[in-house]
Amino acid sequence: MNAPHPTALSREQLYREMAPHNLTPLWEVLHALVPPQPKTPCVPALWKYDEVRPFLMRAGEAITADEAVRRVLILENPALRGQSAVTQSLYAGLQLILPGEVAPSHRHTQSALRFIVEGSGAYTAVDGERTTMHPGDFIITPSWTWHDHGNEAGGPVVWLDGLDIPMIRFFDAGFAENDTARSQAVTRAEGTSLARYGHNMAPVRHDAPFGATSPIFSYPYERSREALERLERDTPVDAWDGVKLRYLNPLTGGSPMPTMATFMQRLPHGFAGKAWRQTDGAVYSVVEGQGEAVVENGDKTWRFEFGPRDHFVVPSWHTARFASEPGCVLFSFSDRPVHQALGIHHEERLS
Ligand code: GTQ
Repeated sequence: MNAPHPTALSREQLYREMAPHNLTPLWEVLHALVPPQPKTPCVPALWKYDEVRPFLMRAGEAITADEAVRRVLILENPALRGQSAVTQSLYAGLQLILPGEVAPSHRHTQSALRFIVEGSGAYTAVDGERTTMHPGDFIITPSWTWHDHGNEAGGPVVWLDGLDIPMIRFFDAGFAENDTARSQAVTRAEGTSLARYGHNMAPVRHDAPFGATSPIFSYPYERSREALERLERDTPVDAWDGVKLRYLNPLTGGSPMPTMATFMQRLPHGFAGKAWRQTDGAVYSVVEGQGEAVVENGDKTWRFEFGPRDHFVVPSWHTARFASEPGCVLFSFSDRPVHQALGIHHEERLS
């Protein structure tokens, strides 16, 4: 072996001597700090509902919703174990609430979305209004609003929780508090928010009750599905996305929450989509049907066969394409609004 070059030796000495002063040379890390293209530590992953559900039901025996406050199994990115994160910026989990249970009222800075996976008849209450859950419904808990969940139906109810927890942690900007009441008082009839804001109309003197978050906090599946079906029948299908719609804050035209965008898409029968990649990593919840997601990064390939209630994550700048023989419906969410606000959103559609 050659002797180390004298310059290298003096550099090592320089680094060693500056270290106690909390100084470090940029030139040793510059390439990693400012990569030529996004290089996420996250990996693609699939959670089959058949495998997850027994653990959820066992959790239902191991702890009450009251005791747990939120009885959730976190979907952790395999490359980020221990960090409660599905991507660097997003959190995902599956929450279970059994008949007769209440998840007590609290509020926090973090925004949350619920996407109903199994069971009907549980409710979420937000700011004095309850909304009943049905599979495929997309429900919002705006930042800093009181919310509690309850199940007055006959069977277990499971939903996907999507939160911006890692983002709020990154900014060290999280506050939380518990309510004095277990269940908040109901002050408005169910459906009031949807009647006020969900028909391409808005009250004349009632703007933005939740600030930057949509005033509609429940988007029923019935309506999203009907729109997708009509578009599949009457319009050309996109070669990358099938038929894909984004959920709106009707007061702004932007995403329903400032930190998270949500989407619902239909891949028609026999769909074999083209590949794309984008900087916003996304979490998918399969609503109906079957399909395949092929995700590639460098020389690695992941192939996910998915069916109803399965979940998977496509990380930032991974190439993905979807196919479906019988046709399927996919819900997804990502941190796209933040990329857009920062002017750094990037997307490529490959042919
Ligand atoms: O339902 O309020 O999955 O506060 C994680 C944190 C759910 C909730 C989660 C939460 C909630």
